[in-house]
Amino acid sequence: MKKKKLGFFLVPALALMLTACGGGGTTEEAPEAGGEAAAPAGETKVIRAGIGLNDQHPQYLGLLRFKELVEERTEGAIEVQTYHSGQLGDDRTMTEGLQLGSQEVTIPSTAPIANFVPEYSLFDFPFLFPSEEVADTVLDGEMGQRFLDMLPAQNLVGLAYWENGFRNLTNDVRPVASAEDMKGLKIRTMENELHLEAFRALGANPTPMAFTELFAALQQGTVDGQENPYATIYLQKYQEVQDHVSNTQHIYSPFVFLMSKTFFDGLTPEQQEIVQVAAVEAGQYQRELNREANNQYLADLQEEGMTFTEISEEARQEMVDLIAPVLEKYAERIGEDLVQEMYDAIEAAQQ
Ligand code: TK8
Repeated sequence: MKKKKLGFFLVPALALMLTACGGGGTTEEAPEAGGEAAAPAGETKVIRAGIGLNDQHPQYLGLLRFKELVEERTEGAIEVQTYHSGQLGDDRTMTEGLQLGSQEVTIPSTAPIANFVPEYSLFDFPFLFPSEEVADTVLDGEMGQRFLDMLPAQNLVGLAYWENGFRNLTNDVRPVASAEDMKGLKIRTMENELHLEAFRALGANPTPMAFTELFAALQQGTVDGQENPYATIYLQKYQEVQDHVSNTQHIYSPFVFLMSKTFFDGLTPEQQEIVQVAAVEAGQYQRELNREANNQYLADLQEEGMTFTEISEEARQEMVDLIAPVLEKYAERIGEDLVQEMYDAIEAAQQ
């Protein structure tokens, strides 16, 4: 079946509007129509920041915090315009926008970033991070910095890790308690080869799709299921089109706060420091909100009629074993040394 592109009509219109604001994120006038005055001191730099999730999600609330911090600390010299729900495009399109200079900030999951920097697949090794706390230590430490350092070669700057969270499977066919129950289920995955191969190894029938197309695909039955953290499932209202949820917790999904390198390089050193610190501070706030949300919404999903199925330790171990050959293959591709260093960093973080 042909995939429907929901964002298709929206994107060109917005692109036009944005082009009219002046290229490279810099404008001498107020960026939006509506007769507002320009910022007081000369040239205002504009950050067009777009994300995939909607305006209820902690990702957007974190972005609003970033806006507040940056606008306050630069006294209006930098303006942050925020867009949610894929208004500026899907994760891949927005990241390309950063490379081209038609957008300044986006905050994708690590999985789509692997299409730009293949090493990023490592974050999406199933069952890699045992907890949010261990992920924080590794991502905010030396290992996380090493991955951020791979981004400038792609004309991207990574300012901080935010959190999407542990991913869980939902579907519309049957309760899933084990890999056996996934047999033949058409599962939407993010646009990432490792995700596809892992779900194939589990016996499912995965298909990659941009997040912006997902709700319609679930509604129309193009796919049977998908996987995302509870907060995303609930706030994007997948409970309206999905019957079953299981705590597969198969991947801890980080977000990466990305900025266009061209834009970052054009900031004064003080401004660079301000956006860097604001991305980290807003990220701490976002992680807190996100953890509360992920804890709260499983109960709400059940209240709204979804069945919940617990994955037993045995069933989870079986998934680990089924996926192991896929991970071996990717470890070779990414580089055995880097993979080993990641495992070591995770182990050290647990001490
Ligand atoms: C939002 C995406 C989303 C991700 C996905 O832009 O695509 O399933 O989990 O949250 O990054």
